[in-house]
Amino acid sequence: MLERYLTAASTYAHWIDYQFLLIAVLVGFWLIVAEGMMFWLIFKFRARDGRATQYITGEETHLKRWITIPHILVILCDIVIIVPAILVWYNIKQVMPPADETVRVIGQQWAWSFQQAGPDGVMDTADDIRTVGELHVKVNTTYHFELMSRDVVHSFAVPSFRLKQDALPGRTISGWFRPNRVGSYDIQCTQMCGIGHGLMAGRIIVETPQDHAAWLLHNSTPAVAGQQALPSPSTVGMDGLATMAEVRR
Ligand SMILES: [Cu+2]
Repeated sequence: MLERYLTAASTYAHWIDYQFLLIAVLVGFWLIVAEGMMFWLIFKFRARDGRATQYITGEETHLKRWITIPHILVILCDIVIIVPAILVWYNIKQVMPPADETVRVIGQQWAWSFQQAGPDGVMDTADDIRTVGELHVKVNTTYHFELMSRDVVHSFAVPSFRLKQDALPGRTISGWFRPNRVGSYDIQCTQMCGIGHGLMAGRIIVETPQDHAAWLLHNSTPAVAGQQALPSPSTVGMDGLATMAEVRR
């Protein structure tokens, strides 16, 4: 249902959407019942000439039922919400499916930078690709991410994946996603991280295997050096990133 308003581009996006819908329907139902009852009572017992005000303590059993029965029903609704919520949390945050690829995601004031293996498929080798503000991934591929921060607390968020994870300085936090729809999607920082927080946006580009292989080949360090070509604006090293941050300050 939410997909009509926000694209769902990862395998677990619909689990989150279902959870939101369940909460909205149950809470919405009780909101309408409670507000309807309140306004009906206000109207029914409004001030009228010649009618004395009743003093009701609510201690009688037939009056207490107005509290206890809805109370039990609301607790049952809580259980209906909590059980799938625990399952969704467990399947997204506690369990990591085997990785096809791994990417490193680094937050700093005020940009996201990424590191991923080049055509050799091995991280931390000479052909690694480092990008700023732009992450290229392959569709229908399970990615593990290693999330870190260079300075303050940031939060790596890809709304179309329904993915959000805080990045803490001094820690490497692991997570996963599996994009299942080709396209270009927003990356945001969703943790207030300083005056440039609102500018800390990026893009995640989900490509077909052919397009991704071509991109890897074109942007891996030896290929770029071999062609004597300048890196694209989004493809700079860590030194470049630090320089950019300096300039922004
Ligand atoms: Cu931020």
